[in-house]
Amino acid sequence: MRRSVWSALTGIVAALSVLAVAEVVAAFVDAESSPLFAVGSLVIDLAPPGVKELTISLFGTGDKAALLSILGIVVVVGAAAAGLLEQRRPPYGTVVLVAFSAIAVIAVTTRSGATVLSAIPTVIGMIVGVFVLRSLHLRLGRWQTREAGSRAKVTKQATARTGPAALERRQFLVFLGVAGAVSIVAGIGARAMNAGAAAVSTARAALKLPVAGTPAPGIPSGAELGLTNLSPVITPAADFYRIDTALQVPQLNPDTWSLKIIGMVENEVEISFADLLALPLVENATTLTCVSNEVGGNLIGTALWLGYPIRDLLTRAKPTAGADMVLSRSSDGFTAGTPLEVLQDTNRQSLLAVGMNGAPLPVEHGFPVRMVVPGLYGYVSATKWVVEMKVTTFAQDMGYWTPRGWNALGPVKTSSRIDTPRSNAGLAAGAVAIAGVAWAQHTGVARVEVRIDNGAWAEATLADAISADTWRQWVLQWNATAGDHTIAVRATDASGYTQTADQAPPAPDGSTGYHTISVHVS
Ligand SMILES: Nc1nc2c(c(=O)[nH]1)N[C@H]1C(S)=C(S)[C@@H](COP(=O)(O)O)O[C@H]1N2
Ligand SMILES: [Mo]
Repeated sequence: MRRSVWSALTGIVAALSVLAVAEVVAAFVDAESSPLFAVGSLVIDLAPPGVKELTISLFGTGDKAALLSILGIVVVVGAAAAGLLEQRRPPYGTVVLVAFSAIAVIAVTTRSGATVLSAIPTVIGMIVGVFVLRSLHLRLGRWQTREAGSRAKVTKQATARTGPAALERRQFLVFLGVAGAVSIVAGIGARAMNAGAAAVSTARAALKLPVAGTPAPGIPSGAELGLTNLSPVITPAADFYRIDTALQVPQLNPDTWSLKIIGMVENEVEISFADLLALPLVENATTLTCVSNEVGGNLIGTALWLGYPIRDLLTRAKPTAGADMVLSRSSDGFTAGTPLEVLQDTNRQSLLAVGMNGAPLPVEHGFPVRMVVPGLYGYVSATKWVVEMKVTTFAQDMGYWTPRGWNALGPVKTSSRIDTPRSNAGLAAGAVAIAGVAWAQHTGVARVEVRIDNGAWAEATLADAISADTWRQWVLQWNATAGDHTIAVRATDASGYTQTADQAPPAPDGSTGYHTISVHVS
């Protein structure tokens, strides 16, 4: 192989050893200070405002795998370049390796919840990485000089590769192979250990939630139409959309979790998980929606949330005059700015939730505690893994997405979706049930209408409402005739407002327009 290939490999093995040593040391120091994930989170936080919009929702689950893969490629390419540079212009390869590691150190130490100790794994990783890179180049250099020398001297000899050159070659290859293999095995092992050490799935499984003192109003049997392909009125947790900026799902131990209410309050309040469970809990069915939901999109779901009214906690804390916002913060640094009056509204079940559909919150949906606020998009209200609520003002503070171009206030827009038939479906002529969901959280859905082609709007049959905080299923029986047709839907809410036909993208405050599908009937 050519020398440049070997040089590139030295860089890659050195980078692998940085990451592996950091993982191993992290197991002893701070299981959550993995440099690769920290850099990924830094990339997410520094992403320019347009990015989330462009990729529809960068922070959906699949996009995170993509981000980590891209990051992996960047590391490999950067490491190979460092290896080449170390051969051609030493010590600049080492400089590149140190610079990359320095970025990782910044990332791990600026992570929410990081301490000075969090830098240790990456710093030790970097020192070992530099040692590996320099040692490999020393051996590679020796091998190559010997080989050049022996070739010149022994051109007539058949055994050109015997003698010192072969020895140096073997020493280089053994070092390269061992360092690479040990890094891969130890790195993967330590990563798995660190993830396991942090995991709270056992604590979650052992948890028994109290029953609600105030149970949910009950789900009327007529709320569920039970049609094929129609979204069930209560979304199973496993099917519930997930959106967040967390590259690694935060693992919070309920035994050490606490929530602080600070800022513009007369009494600062701190509450533990046990304190919270001992309070009279209420259950409320609430539909949660993401502002990134496109017209017809699936970033919406309804669940039965069990929790304690945030309003009652605020009563204890006693907000002072002039406060108009609560900035809630998650353990991983995400923040949401929610209007104080919404959280204090005696007519609205804004919950500090511990349960979802009769079970503890799934870890990816905010275990052990999250916020759920009827009527507001998730980015301004639904903080998962919540650990702090700061009573403040909109003039003084901003939630995570506000400086990234999203509206500071995020009331949910009245909207509707066709679930069945599917877009571009081929249908047989005759009776077809057109059905879907419509929502206007905290206002309530009053009417849903469907239009076939350019016909008149026909009123759909509404399923019973659970409450104004939840979506409603609807259905319209259609006698489908052969040909291509378009089907559109629009909802009117209890305030009398009918959805606008004007199409708007999700940014900055939620999409608008009628969900319209095409079907082919034969
Ligand atoms: N800690 C944290 N909480 C968060 C977010 C986040 O990025 N981090 N995203 C919010 C957004 S944008 C939405 S739409 C909801 C989604 O909640 P879900 O994932 O349980 O559906 O969570 C909100 N809470
Ligand atoms: Mo969202």
